[in-house]
Amino acid sequence: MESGAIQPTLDIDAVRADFPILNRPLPNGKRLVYLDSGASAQKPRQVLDAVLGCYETYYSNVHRGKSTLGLKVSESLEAVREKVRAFLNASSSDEILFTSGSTLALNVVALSWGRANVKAGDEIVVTPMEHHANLVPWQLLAKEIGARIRMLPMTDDGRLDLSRMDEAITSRTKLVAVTQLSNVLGTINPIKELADAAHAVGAVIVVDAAQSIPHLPTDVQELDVDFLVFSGHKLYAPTGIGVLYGRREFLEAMPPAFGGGNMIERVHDDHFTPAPLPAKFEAGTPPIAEAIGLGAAIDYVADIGLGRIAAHEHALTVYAHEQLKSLPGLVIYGPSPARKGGIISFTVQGAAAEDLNFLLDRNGIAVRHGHHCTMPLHERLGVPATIRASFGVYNTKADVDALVEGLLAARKRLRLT
Ligand code: 7TS
Repeated sequence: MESGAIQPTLDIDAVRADFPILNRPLPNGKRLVYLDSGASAQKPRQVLDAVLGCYETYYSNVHRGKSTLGLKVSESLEAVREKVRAFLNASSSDEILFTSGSTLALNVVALSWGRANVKAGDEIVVTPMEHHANLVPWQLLAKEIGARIRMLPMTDDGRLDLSRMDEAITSRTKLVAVTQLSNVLGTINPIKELADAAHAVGAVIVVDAAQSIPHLPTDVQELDVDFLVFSGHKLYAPTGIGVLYGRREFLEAMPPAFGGGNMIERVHDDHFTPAPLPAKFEAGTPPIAEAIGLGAAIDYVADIGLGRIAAHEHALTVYAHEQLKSLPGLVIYGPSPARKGGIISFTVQGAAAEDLNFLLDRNGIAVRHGHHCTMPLHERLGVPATIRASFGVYNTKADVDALVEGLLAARKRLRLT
């Protein structure tokens, strides 16, 4: 991403007007300064209307029978699948599976592809910056199978050390599981290079796009990835809906991860034949209205333009780095703004992250503190907890200024000199 001024073409007032929650005071009367989109993004009116519109005008269950509503809602759900296909540039909508989120999607790959393909002695390569959702499912699989987890080396400023990639990715590697954008460091990882390295040793690559999807255009064919997951709720869509992209040849060969309605073609007393893709991996009633909301969210970001959103957030990240660096005792973790997305994790010497979070929250400033589900990373950083500010399309320089003022006020309150 290029550094530079916020593009005038992003009409920030119009964007902010789309998000009802940003335009009402908090219960304590303060203005909400929402700097926690990395945990979950707020929802624009367009998404809320789409969800409500589904429930109010055409809601029914999907893929069951031929009622007027059933057909309409099934068509609408399949239209969202096609929208996701286009958003990721997948070659077929059969490669787009609806799940409840990134976590479930990663577990599906581990349970289904992993159990069928990983053998005792094989290695699963991850990075030290993975969210637990892209680490624990592989640990469960490794334990069950007798496989081994290996970590890619990382530089001191929180980037993968590509010069040492072949220390970890070897002929024993079966799978490389990597995040596209770290939820703590903001690091943007070189997915294409990692995909090439994985494929060169006959391994597959699974990409956790939970953090990158709202910020970076994602083309699964250009990146040449085998699996990619994301959660709707970080992309301004409702909770409970997520996506697993899988290369068709893998999905065709994999057994279903879960059994139940919709995922079968025929069921007999003691066996079944699975349904064709994508139903094979969608047991049970899917999150229907949530998926409709995801479709509206994709339209929303596409209308603004992901490139424009990325440029806006990048300018904010540069500005926030400049402002925060001037605060005494403040340490920012991760690479320079030129190499990262809109996530800034930091500590303040002499102040517990929890206390800072509490004091900021009292002033209406929503950030997150803790290990952010990345305990191995925090062990490497040598701190038990960080404070994280993460940006969305609706954030402004005024939000950054409020964070800085909030931190200065917290310093005073904590009597830090
Ligand atoms: N992967 C990454 C990189 C994430 O940041 C998260 C959630 C997940 C996977 C899991 O997503 P879920 O929707 O299935 O829960 N990250 C965060 C976070 O950083 N703060 O709260 C949730």
